[in-house]
Amino acid sequence: MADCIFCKIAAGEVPATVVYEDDMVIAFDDLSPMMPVHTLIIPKEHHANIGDDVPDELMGHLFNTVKKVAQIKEVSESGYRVIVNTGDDAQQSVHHLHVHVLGGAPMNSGSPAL
Ligand code: DGP
Repeated sequence: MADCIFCKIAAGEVPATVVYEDDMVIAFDDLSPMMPVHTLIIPKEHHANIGDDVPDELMGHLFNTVKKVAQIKEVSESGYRVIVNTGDDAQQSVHHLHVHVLGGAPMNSGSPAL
């Protein structure tokens, strides 16, 4: 998608702080972090959201990458929150499937749910 900011990050056309990358996914720190750890994981292939027709292998790989990112960001033991905003009511602002991984401090009911 020519006008998709996350496609441009995946292609290396827009800079990002990359946390993890392989042939199917890339993880990078959120531009506007809501927590000390706030990393996004995206498939390199463009899919608008989790309701899109995402191949099982890619969807599985995307979510298996969460624990790798948690290890790299050193929140595996302390805990973390995983959020996937989908569509307008969830206020999804970037229409390229992405998984938020949030952590690095205790969360409660008042913590950002994004
Ligand atoms: P969502 O509301 O779930 O669509 O969250 C999109 C997130 O993407 C939001 O937390 C900010 C982040 N974001 C938007 N543009 C960029 C960008 O160019 N670079 C990075 N690193 N993050 C971005």
